[in-house]
Amino acid sequence: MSTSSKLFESYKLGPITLSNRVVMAPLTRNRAVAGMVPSPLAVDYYGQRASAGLLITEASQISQQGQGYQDTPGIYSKEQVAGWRKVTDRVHDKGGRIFIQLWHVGRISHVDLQENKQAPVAPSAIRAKGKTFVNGTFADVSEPRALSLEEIPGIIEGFKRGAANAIEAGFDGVEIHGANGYLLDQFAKDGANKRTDAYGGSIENRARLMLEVAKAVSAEAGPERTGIRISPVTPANDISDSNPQPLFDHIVDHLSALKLVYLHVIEGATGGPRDIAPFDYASLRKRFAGAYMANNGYDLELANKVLAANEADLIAFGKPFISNPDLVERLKRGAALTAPDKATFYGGGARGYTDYPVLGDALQPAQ
Ligand code: 8OZ
Repeated sequence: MSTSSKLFESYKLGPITLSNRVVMAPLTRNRAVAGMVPSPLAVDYYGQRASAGLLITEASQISQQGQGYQDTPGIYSKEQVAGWRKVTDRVHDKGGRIFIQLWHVGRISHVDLQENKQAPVAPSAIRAKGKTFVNGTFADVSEPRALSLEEIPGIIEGFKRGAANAIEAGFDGVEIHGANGYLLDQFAKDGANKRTDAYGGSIENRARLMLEVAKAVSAEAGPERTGIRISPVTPANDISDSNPQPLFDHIVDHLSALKLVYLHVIEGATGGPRDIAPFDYASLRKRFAGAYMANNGYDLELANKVLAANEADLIAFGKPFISNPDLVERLKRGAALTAPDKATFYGGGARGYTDYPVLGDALQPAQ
């Protein structure tokens, strides 16, 4: 029944063609090896999932300062680029397409992850109520310090360098992480940004850093290879904004003018209720000229409905991809999905990472 659905039709995303409209959402898995190099296991992990129309990697920090959790991979050193090259080669060998997500966590970090145990950076010196995973356990995030105006060009430069490294590593493109209460979202939203300079106060000022990063990254990778992820109303990582609709209408108008290839929108609370707060996503869809990628809690039925109504072009699935490497085939056939094991989401080795079965295997749940 579902084999004729639009979800399984190919889609032209800038210069590349996706074999279907199923996207693997970015998923943090905390398995990087020494030097925050992607694990050799990541080559198998992403390769196993290459039948997705597009894979988006786990969030990958653009600098050590941008890291907020233990063992997340980076995209700032030669060794990291070499590690990612093995991933992109495997995915391409299998006919897949892959973007890397470029990340700076801002205040969602811990001094033990920072150079010389310095304070993490943020728009303002306001500590988030939240935890990070560090030293093998969950710990409160550290008190941040406000970035000086003079440091901001360095942040933009870091994203630009990340984009250049990503292209060198063979990625088809990059996704800017503008969501989930990390640095760019912290600047955009007035719950975290109390600055009084050109990066604080008005909507235009708070949106400035995200838009400057988008401009710099798209100048490096090409706008046709640059996407961005936003989460207008998520409460993730203690983020909030008093009036998100005009803020994100403004941001998306400007992202559209930059001709970014896609807008990836987490609708509602990340990994939680879709209806947590009123928000007009159709307004973003209308304002953005490129592809609209919808995310959060989608199943086959909702994906079909939204695609048929032309409310989105691409649908990103997160958790189902952890435990179903052949998710596309299973959705096509209406086959049952394997449930993911939460205990192996973050950290560890092959178990719960590269050992989930595909249809036709002797079906054994990963434990
Ligand atoms: C789960 C655990 C740690 C980080 C996000 C990068 O929410 C993340 C993340 C998710 O965007």
